Amino acid sequence: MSGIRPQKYIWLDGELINWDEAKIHIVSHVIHYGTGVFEGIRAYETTKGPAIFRLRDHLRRFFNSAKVYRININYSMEELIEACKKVVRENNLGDSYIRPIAFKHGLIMGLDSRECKVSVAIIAWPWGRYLGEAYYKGCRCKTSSWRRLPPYSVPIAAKACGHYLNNQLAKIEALENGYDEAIMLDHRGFVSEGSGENIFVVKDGKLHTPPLFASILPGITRDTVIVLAKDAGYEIYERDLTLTDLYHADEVFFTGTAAEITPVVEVDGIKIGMGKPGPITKWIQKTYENVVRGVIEKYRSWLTFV
Ligand code: PPE
Repeated sequence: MSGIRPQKYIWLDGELINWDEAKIHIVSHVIHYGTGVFEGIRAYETTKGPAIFRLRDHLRRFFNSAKVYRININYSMEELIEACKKVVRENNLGDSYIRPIAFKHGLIMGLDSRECKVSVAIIAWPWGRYLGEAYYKGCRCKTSSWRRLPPYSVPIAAKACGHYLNNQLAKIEALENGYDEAIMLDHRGFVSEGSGENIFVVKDGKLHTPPLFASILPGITRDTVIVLAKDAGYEIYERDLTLTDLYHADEVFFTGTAAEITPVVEVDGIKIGMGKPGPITKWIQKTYENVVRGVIEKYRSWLTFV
């Protein structure tokens, strides 16, 4: 479970307000129909103070998510960058998680949400290891009975509130069956992603990850890993993966802002490789940590100091 410790301020529609005052009415479209889009971003303590990782890329995805659902965000990229920095700064946060959300509300019911008001909020709080001890020991996963929403039913690349009902079914099923996380297949039966993470396979020293058309969220951590691995000389393939590709892999790992790099050591009761975090996974985990903390000069441009 991921309980949140309340902080001092939340940014709502251009202003910092007290945490307890950031409320919406029960007659809000987002509550009834899931009409909202959100982001998940991390800030990290560095030797030069807290820095937000790939902020601009997250906000670009935020605007894209909103676009298809006609959620008109009345702030510019630059305004939201400043707002995110402010929320971290004014709450005196170091290592933390930032959650921008744009949602529809107002006195409108029914599916035509075009006349709804749109509000934007930015919340930030310290969020530890998303998958707990699995960050170190590796994750035990179960293939979900629930398939990912197909890309022809919803704009799956949008990080939309309502989409996450699908992910919750998978997550809760996995936990109730004694596993740490779910692996979801796409509508065709190919591997898609975890309930809140993208997935990678290591086989014979090469990396493989499902393509964007396999109903995945276009993860920013996924992209980071692709860049880091390519720069280090690894071959990396975006291609359809079957469950057998997972079972036969040397290593499997998850990527995500919240999960960072989390090893997967078991899928459906089958041990992956040696059944413990593998060397390439560990190298990527360490390198990612160094990159987000600004230790590696080359990737410093991904950091926005608050
Ligand atoms: N797939 C899904 C379904 C997903 O939710 C995330 C992020 C990813 C892939 C990885 O995307 P990225 O963070 O850009 O590398 N999941 C968020 C947590 C969801 C939750 O609130 O729980 C996150 O990591 O912030």
